[in-house]
Amino acid sequence: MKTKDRLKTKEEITWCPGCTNYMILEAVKQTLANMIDSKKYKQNDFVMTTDIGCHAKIFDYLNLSGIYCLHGRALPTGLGVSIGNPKLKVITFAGDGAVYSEGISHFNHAFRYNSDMTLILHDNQSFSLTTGQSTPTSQKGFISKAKPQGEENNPFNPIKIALACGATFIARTNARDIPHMIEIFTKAINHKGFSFIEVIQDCLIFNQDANNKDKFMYKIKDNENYEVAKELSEEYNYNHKTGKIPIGIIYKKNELTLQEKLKIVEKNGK
Ligand SMILES: Cc1ncc(C[n+]2csc(CCOP(=O)(O)OP(=O)(O)O)c2C)c(N)n1
Repeated sequence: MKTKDRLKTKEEITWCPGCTNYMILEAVKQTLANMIDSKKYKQNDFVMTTDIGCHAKIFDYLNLSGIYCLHGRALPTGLGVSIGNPKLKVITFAGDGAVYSEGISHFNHAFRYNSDMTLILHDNQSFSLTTGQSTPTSQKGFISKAKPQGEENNPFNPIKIALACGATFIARTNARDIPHMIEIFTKAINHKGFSFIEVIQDCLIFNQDANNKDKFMYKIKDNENYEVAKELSEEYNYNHKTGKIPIGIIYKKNELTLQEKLKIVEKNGK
C-alpha cells in the first residue's frame, strides 16, 4: 500500500463538494507521505490537534493520532503535546474564527514560546461551520445573517501580529495550489520552532465576496530579512482584493525552542 493511502481513513467526507479543504487534506497527506518515505519519520511520529469548524473535520479523514479539541484551544493543546513528548511532530489545524477570535491569546503567546510544532490555519474569512458569521479577517462591509447591516470593523492582519509577537516562521500559501502547499508545509514541519502557515482558502458557501484572490497572489523567495517581512506583511490588508498578496515564506529566523529553553532551565536548577 502506498504511504499516502495509509494516511487515509474510511470515514465518509462531509465537506461541501468542491470545498478547498479537500485540497488542503491532499497536500497534507502528500507532505507527510514524502517525509515518511524519506525514512526520516514514521507515521507515528506525527500527531495532530484540531480545532472545531469545517476545517477540523480533517481529524476524521487523516489517519494520525491526535486530539479533537475545544473551539479555540487546538493550539495550546498541541503545545502541551509538544512539551510532553518533544520527539513528536505536532501539527495543529485551526480556522481563522477559532484562532483569531476565541483563541487569539494562545496565538500571540505561541510565537513567544516558540515550541517545536506547526500551525496550519485555514483562513476562509468566515466562521463557516456556524453558517458564516464574520471573523477578525473578514473584510469591512461583509454582510452576513448575524450582521445584515455589514461588518462595521476593519479586519486585523495576522501576519503583522505574528511578526510583532516574535515569530520564527511565518508563511502564507494558497489552498488551490497543492504543489505550493506541499513545499511550504514541508519547510514548516522541518523548521525548528513554531511554524505558522496561513492557508488562504475560499469558502464556496459563506463570504463568497472574499473568494477568487488567486490573481492577486504572487510567489516570493524564502525571506529572512525582518524589514522585508514588515513590507510583505503590509501588502495585503484582508479588506480588499486589489494589489498584491505575497505567498511563500514571509519570515524565518532561528531561535531557541521552548523545549531547548526548558532544558536549560532544568539544568541550571539542578
Ligand atoms: C467554546 C465554543 N465557542 C463557540 C463554538 C461554536 N462554533 C463551533 S464551530 C465555529 C466556527 C468555526 O469557524 P472557523 O474556526 O473559522 O472554522 P471554519 O468552520 O470556517 O473552518 C463556532 C463559532 C463552540 N463549538 N465552542
